[in-house]
Amino acid sequence: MSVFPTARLHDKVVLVTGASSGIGAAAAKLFAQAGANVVLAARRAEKLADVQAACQEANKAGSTGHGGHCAAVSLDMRNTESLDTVLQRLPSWASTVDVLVNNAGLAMGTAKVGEIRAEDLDAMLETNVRGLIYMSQLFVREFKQRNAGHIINIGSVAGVEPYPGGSVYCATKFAVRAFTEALMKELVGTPIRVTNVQPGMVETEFSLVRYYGDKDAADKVYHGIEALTPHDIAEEIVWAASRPARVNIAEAGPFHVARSS
Ligand code: NDP
Ligand code: 8X3
Repeated sequence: MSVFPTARLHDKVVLVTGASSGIGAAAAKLFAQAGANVVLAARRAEKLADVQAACQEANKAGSTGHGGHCAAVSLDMRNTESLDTVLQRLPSWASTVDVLVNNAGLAMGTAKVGEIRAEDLDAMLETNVRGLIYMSQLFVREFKQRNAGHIINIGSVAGVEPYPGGSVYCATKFAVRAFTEALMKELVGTPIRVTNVQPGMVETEFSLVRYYGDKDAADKVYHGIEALTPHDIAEEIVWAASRPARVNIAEAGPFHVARSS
């Protein structure tokens, strides 16, 4: 048997938030390659269309003969109406979601406490915490009715090791860890699985967003290190989702950058 059997994902439906970029896009492609059907959710429609095409290619390249459905849905994690209507807006083949990857998230700025912009505080709390909890609630209700399902939340090493200039972002990822662990404990004894994947530094649009579009500042973050890649984390996500039904991976990571470049 392969060490990384993905046959368990064949024809499953996986919804990935924050699928327009970085870790979410990489995870969606790997799920598609493994023979799953994927729903891509985020705000930027053009980016989602590119990832959708890449997922279709990945599914063909995987040659499993399974999956192949891929759709994009508009989702704003900060907008209650957008969250409330997401289930109704899924295509018919995705009416039963098997795996939710709660990946959408961001850091805004590196300001110290006392200097943090109110709008950055709101963006991080509403996206990383409120939105993730809201999505989890929607899908836990569904999963409880079906007695099946898997929620994979994307935490961070920042949810384990807080650092100066990251107070709010780290606090949101500590919240993700606490929420995910409590939810997992609530669901012990059921077939519903809950996982917290906690990446270290991954080269994505994350730093570009954090530094308000300043590419030089974003690039400096990755100078002198060989950052993790989105695909590295996608492998952890797909690995957790493809364990036998009796196995619940509670936490994957935290992952640290292993070497300097
Ligand atoms: P990216 O910036 O590349 O991707 C972030 C994704 O989140 C985008 O698809 C973006 O889509 C989406 N997103 C942001 N805000 C919203 C919103 N309001 N509604 C819907 N979608 C939203 O960063 P990463 O891939 O690195 O980040 C993915 C996750 O991984 C985040 O939760 C991040 O905290 C976490 N993480 C990242 C690490 C890193 O070093 N990169 C390390 C540890 C964890 P759009 O803008 O189109 O809406
Ligand atoms: C992102 C990782 O270390 O930049 O969650 O906060 S870090």
